[in-house]
Amino acid sequence: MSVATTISHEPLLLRHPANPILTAKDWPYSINSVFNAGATLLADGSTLLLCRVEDRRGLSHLCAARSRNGVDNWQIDSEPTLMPNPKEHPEEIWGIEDPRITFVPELQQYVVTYTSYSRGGPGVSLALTKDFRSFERYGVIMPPDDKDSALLPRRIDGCWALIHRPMTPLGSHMWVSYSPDLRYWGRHKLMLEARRGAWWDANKIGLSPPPIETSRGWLVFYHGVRHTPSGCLYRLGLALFDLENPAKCLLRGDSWIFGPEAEYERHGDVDDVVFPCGYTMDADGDTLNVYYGAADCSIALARASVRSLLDWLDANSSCERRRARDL
Ligand code: BMA
Repeated sequence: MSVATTISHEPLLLRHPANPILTAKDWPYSINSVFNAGATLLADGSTLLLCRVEDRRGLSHLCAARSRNGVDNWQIDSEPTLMPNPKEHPEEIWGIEDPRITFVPELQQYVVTYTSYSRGGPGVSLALTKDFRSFERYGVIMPPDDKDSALLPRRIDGCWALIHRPMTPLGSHMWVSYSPDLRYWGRHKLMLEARRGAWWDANKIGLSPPPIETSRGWLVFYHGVRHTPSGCLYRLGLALFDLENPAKCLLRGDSWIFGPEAEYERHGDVDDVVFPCGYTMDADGDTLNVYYGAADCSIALARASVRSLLDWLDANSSCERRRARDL
């Protein structure tokens, strides 16, 4: 193995030794599995995970788990926190999945975007909450097929910005859309394209946790889905976008930085999946706690340093414009 290869394989995300940190066995009621959790810090400094819980019919709802250290002693709501409500929201008939949480200082509320599984396919829904006990639902904001969405925490040029992933026969790419009021969305722009051919992130990509604001731009973890004869492989990549124009990609890593390796990531209800939907930032302003679903069965934690991620991007990416020639 060459020195360059060894260096580029140095792990950027370090798995927590207590992984997986939450499984179905921890749940206070009977469920099939728990995975793909949104994450945020609460005002008292504790960590809240809004977990996707799949029941034994195969339908998902959301359930909150709170912990002082973000690792153990989780206080899990004794019943579902946010259930699908198909009576008032028919788009939630087959469940709600994969929440991403953004705290919005201007609204003094958390905005949760999640997949609502309708008869017409998966779409993006939005709800507001102050406490993760009561929620104000705005309903579907992006019709099917669309998922993997998160709101940016502040307006850009006076408008809210939402990243999401519509599916088309030509591939599943990341888009950014704008709204004056979180209800009506427009000015849609292609943000990041799936590559083509043999690349690890060919044909289908999607936002993972909400973007991380850094002085150099929005740092984005995204997942790439590789179709193989034995199933799909979900892995994570990195890209950096302009702070005032998130449709402008500044850097994009060439290789993936995190993929299924541990037993709990390789084998589960869906093998070979790592799927983060949330992170929290430590008080040092550099250490990220990334919460990810493992094999659609459990929740695991990996830690990373923002500085190291940016250094890695500088060393391992091509300018997006140059990269576009390889697509
Ligand atoms: C994606 C999403 C995720 C899931 C992943 C692997 O399309 O639906 O919720 O974890 O597939 O099954």
